[in-house]
Amino acid sequence: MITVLSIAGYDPSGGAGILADIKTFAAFGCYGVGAISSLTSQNTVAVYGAAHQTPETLRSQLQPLSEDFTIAGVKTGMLPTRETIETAAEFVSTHRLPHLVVDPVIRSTSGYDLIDDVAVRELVRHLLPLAEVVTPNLAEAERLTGLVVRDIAGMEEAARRIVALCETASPAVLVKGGHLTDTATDLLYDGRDFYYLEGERIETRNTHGTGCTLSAAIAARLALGDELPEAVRKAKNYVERAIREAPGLGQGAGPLNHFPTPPGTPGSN
Ligand code: PXL
Repeated sequence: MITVLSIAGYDPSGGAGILADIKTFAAFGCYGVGAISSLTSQNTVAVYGAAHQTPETLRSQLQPLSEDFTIAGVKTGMLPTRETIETAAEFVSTHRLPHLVVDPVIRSTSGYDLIDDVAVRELVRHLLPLAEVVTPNLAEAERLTGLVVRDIAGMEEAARRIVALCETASPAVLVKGGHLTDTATDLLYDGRDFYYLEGERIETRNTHGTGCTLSAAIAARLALGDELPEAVRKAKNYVERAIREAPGLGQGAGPLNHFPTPPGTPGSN
């Protein structure tokens, strides 16, 4: 069994952050390990606060993992400060960890800012160049580029701009179009080609942690050996099934079912 690492925030309600990541890794048959960047207090309704880790406490979680496991893929989620971004970037580059997926978490679904402005600049400068793929939603693509992104053409421009922002090396960019009004198409740009990944718009309140889950699923698929477009397609299909089979918990944006019925099972759709 291969090991995949998540460096992300802790959401005690289990819908987002590191708990969602570990469940996702397990759903793909991977062994998940995790280091917490921030302890948030939240439920499905709102985020009430966050206690960020220091570089020392984050590093002290990461160091023993690198000494003991062969890490086959990495996903980063909420990295709220310049220091936590630097620590994660240093860890990934020092240990030459493969298949880094960066989810540039900037704001929670419920509208809580999870990262400050200095950290956004640090993310672009130090972490994105290490990534195989970065997975902004529309709001995150806007914050990273300063563009207004409303349609597919805007997503293409944002993806190009994000690649251009990374001076030392370029990640691929997956701009998630889930909040577009007319379609739910995601756009994957690998620096050369654009891939348009049609999605099914599912009308639901159960969307807590969809971004976390998608990026963790991509990291697992890449670690398992998929090429990027295939990894993204499989991850997207998994998230759609996880949304469709959401357990309907909580009063707000409910969590997904991280162990949905496998495709092709008789009686499933
Ligand atoms: O979905 C973004 C996100 C990521 N990570 C943590 C979160 C959230 C949103 O609430 O709490 C820990």
